[in-house]
Amino acid sequence: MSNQNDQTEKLSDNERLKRESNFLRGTLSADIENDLTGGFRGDNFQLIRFHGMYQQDDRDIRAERAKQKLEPLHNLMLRARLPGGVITPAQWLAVDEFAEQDTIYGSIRLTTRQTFQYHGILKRNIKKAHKVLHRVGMDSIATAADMNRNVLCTSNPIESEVHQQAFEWAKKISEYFLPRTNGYAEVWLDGEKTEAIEQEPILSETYLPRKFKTTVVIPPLNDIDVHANDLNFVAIAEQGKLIGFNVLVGGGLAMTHGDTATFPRKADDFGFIPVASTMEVAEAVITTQRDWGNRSNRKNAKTKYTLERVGVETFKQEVEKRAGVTFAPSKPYEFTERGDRIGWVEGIDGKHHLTLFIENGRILDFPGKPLKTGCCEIAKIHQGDFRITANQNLIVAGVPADQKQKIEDIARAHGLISDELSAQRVDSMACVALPTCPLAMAEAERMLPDAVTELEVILAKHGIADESIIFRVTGCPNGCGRAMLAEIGLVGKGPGKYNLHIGGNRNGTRIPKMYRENISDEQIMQELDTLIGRWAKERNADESFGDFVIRVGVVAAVLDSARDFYV
Ligand code: SRM
Ligand code: SF4
Repeated sequence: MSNQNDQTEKLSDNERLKRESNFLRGTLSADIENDLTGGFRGDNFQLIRFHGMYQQDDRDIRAERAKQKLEPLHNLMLRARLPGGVITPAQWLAVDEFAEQDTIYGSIRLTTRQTFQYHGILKRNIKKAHKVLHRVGMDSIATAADMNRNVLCTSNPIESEVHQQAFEWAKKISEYFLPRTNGYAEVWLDGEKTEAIEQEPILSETYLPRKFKTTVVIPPLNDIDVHANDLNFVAIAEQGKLIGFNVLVGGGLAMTHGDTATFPRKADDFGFIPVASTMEVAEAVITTQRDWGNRSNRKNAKTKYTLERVGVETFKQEVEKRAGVTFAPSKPYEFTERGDRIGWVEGIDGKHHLTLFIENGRILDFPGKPLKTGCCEIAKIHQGDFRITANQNLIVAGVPADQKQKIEDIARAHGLISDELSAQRVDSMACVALPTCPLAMAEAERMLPDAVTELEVILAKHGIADESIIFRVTGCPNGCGRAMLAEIGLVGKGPGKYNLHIGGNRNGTRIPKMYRENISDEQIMQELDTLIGRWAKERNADESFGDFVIRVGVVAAVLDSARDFYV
């Protein structure tokens, strides 16, 4: 088979849709004005995704509305573009005000890709949402659909200088690979209609075959989970200065139940490049995937499947040819941790950074815990910026010493700091799932807090209450909560039912294997009680849960998931 996308196979309907969209405009402007339905029709349902929105409805009330012969309560989820998760206090206040006044749920939801989502915007308010973001220098372009998504960057600015450079690269990459069409401005910001014939020199008029995800990471912290991403730049620094990147290509976590042609996969190491070659290499990887990715079968369209089909070496050589570079052997580096450092740390520039733990990334005024008000109160006096982490937490970054106490007092008063927070809760994460996600098969965000409490009880019962296991839940096999890089990962199978995976590691470089299929919450906790009991008694010094279950043979290690994930 040719490396190029085989044009003899029937292209997926999304390819037609993109080609016919007039550079992502479709008939969106007319549809916004149509108040007969709260939703978008035909191709527009998909096209809004290229502009960072998804049409949703509240699944908790779907059946009841159908009984009353009402259409689902259509509304929009909007995902902002925020390279490296950096957001200023002024931006935060504008974001907060819109959530409060113009969304059904009133929340700001921090995501696993360092940005935030609004849930529940009615169609009549959607232009206002874009205008608010635009006014404060933000947008939602390319945060969904077949685009280079929000570019991640290690969050904590503790290594101030390297972090600043890495962040600049994340921003530059995000901006360079944005679509060039003026469609976003025309449709959502009432921008002037352009008469010029448009072109998409990098992405092409049919954009990418599938979503594409990029990161810039600073070892030893793998907080952004490189192996979930198509393209990763691992920062290599010498004497505190960035000298280049090791490039990792082809990670991704999604699969489909019952389809063994789909699987989570780690990224491959292509080698080292000097800083000056970064954009050329990024462009070469993206355009190779653009040209070689499968445009017929969307389930096999991501870079990870292109690499499996054409071979890693062939893909790498094509990147070298297109970029005009030769990869040098990778420079040594190690990932030693992944979670966020909750609490205060001091950066090498003497500034202080406070990481707030936000359970499930959901910022709302809960009874007795007014998190949303607390964040606003901090934003009103904060002189630095905020950073959203890829673990759905929030960093108040760049605080001068004399502001520390004031900010901590506000955070404590609003339930943003708790001395009772366990290591297990910090190491746990879930995707959104019900009620807003149309693809959810089981609960995730709403079941996580109680599941963690049960795990805490199990750990305490076995005398290891202060220890933790990386525990993640996703409501379906798409893997948004990155359960496929956890030591214990639950993957939704049906209401109250999950596949239980174990054997990932703490630094996020091993995919966990399925241990039990389609079991209930109660059965999961029984299984974990037994396994954690064994771990507490039989482990070697400093041996993590994920390493233990592999060493004693409870599951085999996944080494090459295309070949051993399902066997
Ligand atoms: Fe995701 C689709 C939420 C990170 C893999 N994801 C969705 C949708 C939009 C459902 C849909 O298509 O209608 C979910 C919206 C739920 C809701 O109500 O908000 C959704 N994904 C999320 C978020 C909000 C989860 C969270 O709790 O934070 C994350 C938003 C990230 C962002 O800001 O851009 C999110 N999604 C991820 C990740 C993790 C990551 O990137 O680090 C993955 C796995 C990594 C990967 O891509 O392999 C992920 N989401 C998917 C997939 C499967 C893609 C595939 O390769 O097949 C889908 C479905 C699809 O694209 O067809 C999906
Ligand atoms: Fe929805 Fe599935 Fe993603 Fe969870 S993993 S947010 S259920 S698509």
